Amino acid sequence: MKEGVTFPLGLFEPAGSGARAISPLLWGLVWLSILVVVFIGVAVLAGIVVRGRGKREPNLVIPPRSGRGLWWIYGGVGISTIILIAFTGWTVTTMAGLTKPSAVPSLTVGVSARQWWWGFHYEAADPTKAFDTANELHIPVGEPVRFNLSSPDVIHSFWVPALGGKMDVIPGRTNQMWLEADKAGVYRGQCSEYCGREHAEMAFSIIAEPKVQFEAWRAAQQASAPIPATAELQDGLAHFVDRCGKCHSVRGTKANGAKGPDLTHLKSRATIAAGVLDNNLGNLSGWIAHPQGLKPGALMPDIAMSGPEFQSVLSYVETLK
Ligand code: HEC
Ligand SMILES: [Cu+2]
Repeated sequence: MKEGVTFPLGLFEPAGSGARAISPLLWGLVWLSILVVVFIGVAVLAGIVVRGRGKREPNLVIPPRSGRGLWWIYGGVGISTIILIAFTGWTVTTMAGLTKPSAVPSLTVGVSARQWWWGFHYEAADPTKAFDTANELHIPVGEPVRFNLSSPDVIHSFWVPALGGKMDVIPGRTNQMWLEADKAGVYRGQCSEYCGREHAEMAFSIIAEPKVQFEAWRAAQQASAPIPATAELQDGLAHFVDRCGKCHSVRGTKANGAKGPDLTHLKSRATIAAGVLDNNLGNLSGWIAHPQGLKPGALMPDIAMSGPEFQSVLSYVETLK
Protein backbone atom coordinates (compact mmCIF):
# COMPACT_ATOMS: atom_id res chain seq x y z
CA MET A 1 0.00 0.00 0.00
CA LYS A 2 1.26 3.46 -0.88
CA GLU A 3 1.76 5.71 2.09
CA GLY A 4 3.22 9.01 3.09
CA VAL A 5 3.26 11.99 0.76
CA THR A 6 1.76 10.39 -2.35
CA PHE A 7 -0.18 13.21 -3.98
CA PRO A 8 1.20 14.60 -7.26
CA LEU A 9 3.65 17.48 -7.56
CA GLY A 10 1.11 19.63 -9.41
CA LEU A 11 3.60 20.90 -11.99
CA PHE A 12 0.79 21.99 -14.32
CA GLU A 13 -1.49 23.38 -11.62
CA PRO A 14 0.14 26.59 -10.43
CA ALA A 15 -1.14 27.69 -7.02
CA GLY A 16 1.37 30.42 -6.26
CA SER A 17 2.67 33.58 -7.92
CA GLY A 18 6.06 32.04 -8.75
CA ALA A 19 4.52 29.00 -10.41
CA ARG A 20 2.06 31.23 -12.26
CA ALA A 21 4.92 33.30 -13.64
CA ILE A 22 6.70 30.16 -14.83
CA SER A 23 3.63 28.45 -16.25
CA PRO A 24 3.51 30.22 -19.68
CA LEU A 25 7.20 29.48 -20.21
CA LEU A 26 6.66 25.85 -19.24
CA TRP A 27 3.79 25.49 -21.72
CA GLY A 28 5.75 27.43 -24.35
CA LEU A 29 8.61 24.96 -24.07
CA VAL A 30 6.27 21.97 -24.06
CA TRP A 31 4.56 23.14 -27.25
CA LEU A 32 7.84 24.09 -28.90
CA SER A 33 9.21 20.63 -28.15
CA ILE A 34 6.09 18.97 -29.55
CA LEU A 35 6.29 21.09 -32.73
CA VAL A 36 9.97 20.26 -33.23
CA VAL A 37 9.35 16.52 -32.82
CA VAL A 38 6.38 16.61 -35.20
CA PHE A 39 8.21 18.72 -37.79
CA ILE A 40 11.33 16.55 -37.76
CA GLY A 41 9.23 13.39 -37.83
CA VAL A 42 7.30 14.59 -40.88
CA ALA A 43 10.50 15.73 -42.64
CA VAL A 44 12.20 12.37 -42.05
CA LEU A 45 9.15 10.45 -43.26
CA ALA A 46 8.86 12.67 -46.34
CA GLY A 47 12.53 12.08 -47.09
CA ILE A 48 12.10 8.32 -46.82
CA VAL A 49 9.03 8.33 -49.05
CA VAL A 50 10.55 10.54 -51.77
CA ARG A 51 13.92 8.77 -51.91
CA GLY A 52 12.29 5.33 -51.51
CA ARG A 53 10.13 5.88 -54.57
CA GLY A 54 13.25 5.97 -56.70
CA LYS A 55 14.17 2.42 -55.70
CA ARG A 56 10.69 0.97 -56.25
CA GLU A 57 10.17 2.72 -59.60
CA PRO A 58 13.41 2.39 -61.53
CA ASN A 59 12.10 4.56 -64.37
CA LEU A 60 11.46 7.54 -62.14
CA VAL A 61 14.15 10.10 -62.66
CA ILE A 62 15.17 11.82 -59.46
CA PRO A 63 17.19 14.92 -60.26
CA PRO A 64 20.74 14.82 -58.92
CA ARG A 65 21.34 16.61 -55.65
CA SER A 66 21.82 20.25 -56.15
CA GLY A 67 23.24 22.93 -53.85
CA ARG A 68 19.65 23.89 -53.03
CA GLY A 69 19.48 21.04 -50.49
CA LEU A 70 21.90 22.99 -48.35
CA TRP A 71 19.22 25.61 -47.75
CA TRP A 72 17.50 23.11 -45.50
CA ILE A 73 20.60 23.23 -43.33
CA TYR A 74 21.06 27.00 -43.41
CA GLY A 75 17.35 27.59 -42.84
CA GLY A 76 17.12 24.92 -40.14
CA VAL A 77 20.11 26.21 -38.19
CA GLY A 78 19.03 29.84 -38.62
CA ILE A 79 15.43 29.33 -37.49
CA SER A 80 16.50 27.12 -34.55
CA THR A 81 19.01 29.72 -33.43
CA ILE A 82 16.45 32.52 -33.53
CA ILE A 83 13.90 30.42 -31.61
CA LEU A 84 16.49 29.36 -29.04
CA ILE A 85 17.65 32.95 -28.49
CA ALA A 86 14.04 34.05 -28.09
CA PHE A 87 13.37 31.32 -25.52
CA THR A 88 16.59 32.14 -23.67
CA GLY A 89 15.46 35.76 -23.41
CA TRP A 90 12.02 34.64 -22.21
CA THR A 91 13.62 32.33 -19.60
CA VAL A 92 15.99 35.01 -18.33
CA THR A 93 13.25 37.65 -18.00
CA THR A 94 10.98 35.13 -16.22
CA MET A 95 13.79 34.27 -13.80
CA ALA A 96 14.54 37.94 -13.20
CA GLY A 97 10.86 38.50 -12.38
CA LEU A 98 11.07 35.76 -9.75
CA THR A 99 13.87 37.33 -7.76
CA LYS A 100 11.63 39.95 -6.12
CA PRO A 101 8.65 39.01 -3.95
CA SER A 102 5.41 41.02 -4.11
CA ALA A 103 6.04 42.34 -0.58
CA VAL A 104 8.80 42.12 1.99
CA PRO A 105 8.41 38.62 3.45
CA SER A 106 7.50 38.78 7.13
CA LEU A 107 8.42 35.15 7.68
CA THR A 108 11.85 33.62 7.11
CA VAL A 109 12.49 29.89 7.25
CA GLY A 110 15.95 28.37 7.20
CA VAL A 111 15.97 25.16 5.19
CA SER A 112 18.65 22.58 5.92
CA ALA A 113 18.58 19.92 3.20
CA ARG A 114 20.14 16.66 4.42
CA GLN A 115 20.60 13.14 3.22
CA TRP A 116 17.60 12.42 3.12
CA TRP A 117 15.26 14.71 4.95
CA TRP A 118 14.53 18.42 5.43
CA GLY A 119 15.20 20.48 8.53
CA PHE A 120 13.22 23.72 8.89
CA HIS A 121 14.19 26.55 11.20
CA TYR A 122 11.52 29.20 11.82
CA GLU A 123 13.27 32.43 12.60
CA ALA A 124 11.75 35.00 14.93
CA ALA A 125 12.65 38.52 15.99
CA ASP A 126 12.64 37.24 19.57
CA PRO A 127 15.16 34.34 19.46
CA THR A 128 13.31 32.44 22.19
CA LYS A 129 10.41 32.17 19.74
CA ALA A 130 12.50 30.54 17.01
CA PHE A 131 12.09 26.78 16.60
CA ASP A 132 13.01 23.80 14.46
CA THR A 133 10.82 21.27 12.77
CA ALA A 134 11.23 18.85 9.88
CA ASN A 135 9.72 17.64 6.61
CA GLU A 136 6.52 19.66 6.97
CA LEU A 137 6.32 23.41 6.43
CA HIS A 138 3.40 25.57 7.41
CA ILE A 139 3.06 28.96 5.76
CA PRO A 140 0.39 31.65 5.81
CA VAL A 141 -1.62 31.91 2.58
CA GLY A 142 -1.28 34.99 0.35
CA GLU A 143 2.06 36.16 1.74
CA PRO A 144 5.56 35.66 0.41
CA VAL A 145 7.80 33.57 2.66
CA ARG A 146 11.58 33.81 2.45
CA PHE A 147 13.68 30.63 2.46
CA ASN A 148 17.39 30.56 3.28
CA LEU A 149 18.69 27.31 1.86
CA SER A 150 21.78 25.52 3.13
CA SER A 151 23.13 21.99 3.22
CA PRO A 152 25.62 20.33 5.56
CA ASP A 153 26.36 17.41 3.22
CA VAL A 154 25.83 17.35 -0.56
CA ILE A 155 23.98 19.40 -3.17
CA HIS A 156 20.20 19.11 -3.01
CA SER A 157 17.47 21.11 -4.70
CA PHE A 158 14.40 22.63 -3.06
CA TRP A 159 11.36 22.31 -5.29
CA VAL A 160 7.64 22.88 -4.72
CA PRO A 161 6.42 22.94 -8.33
CA ALA A 162 2.85 24.06 -7.58
CA LEU A 163 4.20 27.19 -5.89
CA GLY A 164 7.39 28.19 -7.68
CA GLY A 165 10.68 27.35 -9.29
CA LYS A 166 13.46 25.21 -7.89
CA MET A 167 16.63 26.35 -6.19
CA ASP A 168 19.82 24.38 -5.60
CA VAL A 169 20.94 23.91 -2.02
CA ILE A 170 24.72 24.01 -2.00
CA PRO A 171 27.05 23.16 0.91
CA GLY A 172 29.05 26.15 2.06
CA ARG A 173 26.64 28.82 0.91
CA THR A 174 23.15 30.09 1.61
CA ASN A 175 20.85 30.49 -1.37
CA GLN A 176 17.74 32.56 -1.01
CA MET A 177 14.34 32.19 -2.57
CA TRP A 178 10.75 32.93 -1.70
CA LEU A 179 7.40 31.26 -2.30
CA GLU A 180 3.85 32.44 -2.00
CA ALA A 181 0.67 30.31 -2.00
CA ASP A 182 -2.55 31.82 -3.42
CA LYS A 183 -4.90 29.29 -1.92
CA ALA A 184 -4.91 27.20 1.19
CA GLY A 185 -3.85 23.63 0.57
CA VAL A 186 -1.15 21.02 0.93
CA TYR A 187 1.58 21.18 -1.68
CA ARG A 188 4.22 18.61 -2.33
CA GLY A 189 7.91 19.41 -2.31
CA GLN A 190 10.70 17.18 -3.48
CA CYS A 191 14.46 17.14 -3.63
CA SER A 192 15.25 17.53 -7.31
CA GLU A 193 19.01 17.13 -7.40
CA TYR A 194 20.27 13.57 -7.11
CA CYS A 195 21.84 13.34 -3.65
CA GLY A 196 22.41 9.66 -3.01
CA ARG A 197 20.59 6.45 -2.26
CA GLU A 198 17.35 7.76 -0.79
CA HIS A 199 17.08 10.84 -3.02
CA ALA A 200 13.69 9.68 -4.32
CA GLU A 201 12.41 9.39 -0.73
CA MET A 202 13.24 12.98 0.17
CA ALA A 203 9.86 14.66 -0.01
CA PHE A 204 8.22 17.29 2.16
CA SER A 205 4.92 19.08 2.26
CA ILE A 206 3.97 22.72 2.49
CA ILE A 207 0.73 23.40 4.27
CA ALA A 208 -0.57 26.82 3.30
CA GLU A 209 -3.27 27.97 5.69
CA PRO A 210 -5.11 31.15 6.71
CA LYS A 211 -3.08 33.44 8.95
CA VAL A 212 -5.07 32.62 12.10
CA GLN A 213 -4.50 28.90 11.72
CA PHE A 214 -0.86 29.47 10.87
CA GLU A 215 -0.36 31.57 14.00
CA ALA A 216 -2.01 28.88 16.12
CA TRP A 217 0.29 26.26 14.62
CA ARG A 218 3.33 28.47 15.20
CA ALA A 219 2.39 29.10 18.83
CA ALA A 220 1.98 25.35 19.40
CA GLN A 221 5.36 24.63 17.80
CA GLN A 222 7.10 27.23 19.96
CA ALA A 223 6.13 25.36 23.10
CA SER A 224 8.55 22.87 24.61
CA ALA A 225 7.60 19.21 24.96
CA PRO A 226 5.41 18.34 27.98
CA ILE A 227 7.16 16.96 31.06
CA PRO A 228 6.32 13.25 31.30
CA ALA A 229 3.69 12.59 33.97
CA THR A 230 3.93 8.85 34.63
CA ALA A 231 6.82 6.64 35.73
CA GLU A 232 6.73 4.74 32.41
CA LEU A 233 6.98 7.97 30.42
CA GLN A 234 9.78 9.27 32.63
CA ASP A 235 11.58 6.01 31.95
CA GLY A 236 10.89 6.46 28.26
CA LEU A 237 12.36 9.94 28.31
CA ALA A 238 15.50 8.70 30.10
CA HIS A 239 15.98 5.96 27.48
CA PHE A 240 15.19 8.42 24.73
CA VAL A 241 17.86 10.86 25.89
CA ASP A 242 20.30 7.98 26.16
CA ARG A 243 19.59 6.17 22.87
CA CYS A 244 18.23 8.89 20.61
CA GLY A 245 19.31 12.20 22.13
CA LYS A 246 22.65 12.36 20.34
CA CYS A 247 20.86 12.71 17.03
CA HIS A 248 17.44 14.12 17.93
CA SER A 249 16.33 17.19 19.87
CA VAL A 250 13.26 17.47 22.02
CA ARG A 251 13.04 20.98 23.40
CA GLY A 252 12.72 21.07 27.16
CA THR A 253 14.76 17.86 27.61
CA LYS A 254 18.44 16.91 27.54
CA ALA A 255 18.02 15.44 24.06
CA ASN A 256 19.67 18.05 21.84
CA GLY A 257 21.20 16.19 18.90
CA ALA A 258 21.08 17.71 15.43
CA LYS A 259 21.85 14.78 13.12
CA GLY A 260 18.18 13.86 12.77
CA PRO A 261 14.85 15.71 12.69
CA ASP A 262 13.73 17.74 15.72
CA LEU A 263 11.09 15.58 17.40
CA THR A 264 9.61 18.12 19.86
CA HIS A 265 6.26 18.08 18.04
CA LEU A 266 6.71 14.91 16.01
CA LYS A 267 3.08 13.86 16.35
CA SER A 268 1.84 17.11 14.84
CA ARG A 269 3.24 15.97 11.47
CA ALA A 270 1.25 13.88 8.99
CA THR A 271 4.16 11.76 7.79
CA ILE A 272 7.57 10.56 8.97
CA ALA A 273 10.92 9.91 7.29
CA ALA A 274 10.58 12.72 4.71
CA GLY A 275 7.15 11.78 3.45
CA VAL A 276 7.76 8.02 3.25
CA LEU A 277 5.27 6.78 5.86
CA ASP A 278 2.05 7.97 7.44
CA ASN A 279 2.65 9.10 10.99
CA ASN A 280 0.73 6.51 12.99
CA LEU A 281 1.59 4.23 15.89
CA GLY A 282 2.27 1.19 13.73
CA ASN A 283 4.64 2.98 11.39
CA LEU A 284 6.37 4.83 14.20
CA SER A 285 6.94 1.58 16.02
CA GLY A 286 8.21 -0.08 12.83
CA TRP A 287 10.48 2.87 12.09
CA ILE A 288 12.08 3.01 15.55
CA ALA A 289 12.54 -0.77 15.58
CA HIS A 290 14.02 -1.09 12.10
CA PRO A 291 14.47 2.13 10.10
CA GLN A 292 16.83 0.36 7.68
CA GLY A 293 13.97 -1.93 6.61
CA LEU A 294 11.75 1.02 5.71
CA LYS A 295 14.31 3.42 4.23
CA PRO A 296 17.49 1.46 3.48
CA GLY A 297 20.58 3.63 3.80
CA ALA A 298 18.85 6.29 5.92
CA LEU A 299 21.26 7.85 8.40
CA MET A 300 19.37 6.48 11.38
CA PRO A 301 20.81 3.09 12.34
CA ASP A 302 18.79 0.16 13.66
CA ILE A 303 19.10 0.48 17.45
CA ALA A 304 19.06 -2.63 19.62
CA MET A 305 16.82 -2.15 22.65
CA SER A 306 15.21 -4.51 25.13
CA GLY A 307 11.43 -5.00 24.81
CA PRO A 308 10.50 -2.81 27.81
CA GLU A 309 13.04 -0.15 26.80
CA PHE A 310 11.63 -0.03 23.28
CA GLN A 311 8.06 0.13 24.57
CA SER A 312 8.82 2.99 26.96
CA VAL A 313 10.62 4.99 24.25
CA LEU A 314 7.69 4.45 21.88
CA SER A 315 5.16 5.53 24.52
CA TYR A 316 7.22 8.62 25.25
CA VAL A 317 7.58 9.55 21.57
CA GLU A 318 3.81 9.21 21.20
CA THR A 319 3.37 12.08 23.67
CA LEU A 320 5.30 14.53 21.49
CA LYS A 321 2.21 16.25 20.13
C1 HEC B 1 22.76 8.21 14.55
C2 HEC B 1 21.70 9.18 14.64
C3 HEC B 1 20.31 8.74 15.07
C4 HEC B 1 19.94 8.05 16.19
C5 HEC B 1 20.82 7.48 17.29
C6 HEC B 1 18.50 7.99 16.15
N1 HEC B 1 18.02 8.61 15.03
FE1 HEC B 1 16.09 8.84 14.54
N2 HEC B 1 16.62 9.71 12.78
C7 HEC B 1 17.92 9.98 12.39
C8 HEC B 1 17.91 10.50 11.06
C9 HEC B 1 19.13 10.92 10.24
C10 HEC B 1 16.57 10.53 10.65
C11 HEC B 1 16.03 10.98 9.30
C12 HEC B 1 15.94 9.76 8.42
C13 HEC B 1 15.39 10.04 7.05
O1 HEC B 1 14.22 10.46 6.94
O2 HEC B 1 16.12 9.83 6.07
C14 HEC B 1 15.80 10.05 11.76
C15 HEC B 1 14.40 10.00 11.77
C16 HEC B 1 13.65 9.65 12.88
C17 HEC B 1 12.22 9.79 12.97
C18 HEC B 1 11.30 10.37 11.89
C19 HEC B 1 11.16 11.85 12.13
C20 HEC B 1 10.43 12.59 11.03
O3 HEC B 1 9.82 13.62 11.34
O4 HEC B 1 10.48 12.20 9.87
C21 HEC B 1 11.85 9.34 14.21
C22 HEC B 1 10.45 9.29 14.79
C23 HEC B 1 13.06 8.93 14.88
N3 HEC B 1 14.13 9.15 14.04
C24 HEC B 1 13.08 8.41 16.16
C25 HEC B 1 14.24 7.96 16.78
C26 HEC B 1 14.26 7.31 18.07
C27 HEC B 1 13.04 7.05 18.93
C28 HEC B 1 15.55 7.01 18.33
C29 HEC B 1 16.13 6.29 19.54
C30 HEC B 1 15.63 4.98 19.79
C31 HEC B 1 16.35 7.49 17.21
N4 HEC B 1 15.52 8.06 16.29
C32 HEC B 1 17.73 7.40 17.13
C33 HEC B 1 19.05 9.77 13.15
C34 HEC B 1 19.10 9.08 14.34
CU1 LIG C 1 18.44 15.62 -1.81
